[in-house]
Amino acid sequence: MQFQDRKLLRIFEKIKNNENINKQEALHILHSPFPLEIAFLARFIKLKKSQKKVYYVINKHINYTNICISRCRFCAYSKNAGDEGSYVLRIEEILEDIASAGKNLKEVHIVGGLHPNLPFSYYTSMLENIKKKFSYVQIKAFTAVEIAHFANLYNMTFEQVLKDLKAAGLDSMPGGGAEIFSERVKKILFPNKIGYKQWLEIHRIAHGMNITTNATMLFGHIETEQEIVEHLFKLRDLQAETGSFLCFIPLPFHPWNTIFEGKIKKATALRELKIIALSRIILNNFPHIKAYWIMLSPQVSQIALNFGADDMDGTIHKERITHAAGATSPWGLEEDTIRNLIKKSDFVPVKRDALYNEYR
Ligand code: V47
Ligand code: SF4
Repeated sequence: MQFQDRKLLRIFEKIKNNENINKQEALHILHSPFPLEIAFLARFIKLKKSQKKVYYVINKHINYTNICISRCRFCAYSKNAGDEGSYVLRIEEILEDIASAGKNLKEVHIVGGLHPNLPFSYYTSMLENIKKKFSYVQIKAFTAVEIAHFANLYNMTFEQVLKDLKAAGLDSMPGGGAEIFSERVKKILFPNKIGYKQWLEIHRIAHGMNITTNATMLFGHIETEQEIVEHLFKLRDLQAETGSFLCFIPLPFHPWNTIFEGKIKKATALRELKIIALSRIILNNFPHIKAYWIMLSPQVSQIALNFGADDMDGTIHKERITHAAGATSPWGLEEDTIRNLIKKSDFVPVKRDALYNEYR
């Protein structure tokens, strides 16, 4: 690669020597007008880590309730109890839904709103029943925000909550609820939710209990470039301490049906690809970067594979949170469609489970 951006060439030297880039260099990447050179850097790291493999999973999303006491201003999915359209799934409904996915299912991704008064036994018996009936399925469930909510509501420590959920069948935790690690943005967009210190603390505790987790970042709203870089550096620091993050997922904000509709435009594809690449470059200690096709679209996710992503999430059927906020992507994808998206980008599709064990 002939670099036109000399600073990117210097960053490439660091990458080849396995050195971390600093915050100034990270900001330079965001400002550089040479996206293909940035893609080259991210792709270099991706190829070193996972060669030409791109992972996907046969999975299912379960959103057990949309009733939430947090009511984040960017969320089009949540409702107050009693609102039209508010719901809580019965455990039998959840089990029927999982049964309908068939025996190829490898992962269930379970998250929901912060419900004010469901008993803790609702969550533990949900996990126990899933494990009992579907021993072939791994459970990736409950964000740090839900763990903090349970601790608060049932007067338990974070450790107790995680211990009971693990005993009931929790295999790993998703990366949601991180939003952007900024007290400034929290005050404006999600004042009722835990801040980044608690989010990081809960993931640190989970890692100490051998529960692997993911991490996310919501971008494309009112955050600054500096805040994006801070977010990624805080994650890199925690990973350097624990090593138990599996995957990072950048999430572009969808403004539709929120108070920001008409005021904020969704990030452009180029911006999304730059954030994917920046994540791959900064988070050189994360094994995987996910191109979440529900939010990026299948088309942009496919290009993201050349901007450092090595994971396409999965079949999903049926996603609710982003579709409430106007996502135009399909509700789910067939396995063959995902494999073809990967193959047509000249990568090799690899089926995985929630813990990245590989399957033929
Ligand atoms: O935490 C909410 C975000 C997250 C909007 O760990 C929105 O494998 C965009 O975390 N526009 C949930 N985003 C999704 C999530 C996730 C998804 C896929 C895989 C994994 C994983 C995690 O969605 C929330 C919040 O940050 N969100 N509203 C919106 N209007
Ligand atoms: Fe509740 Fe999560 Fe929506 Fe915030 S993003 S209002 S915590 S469901």
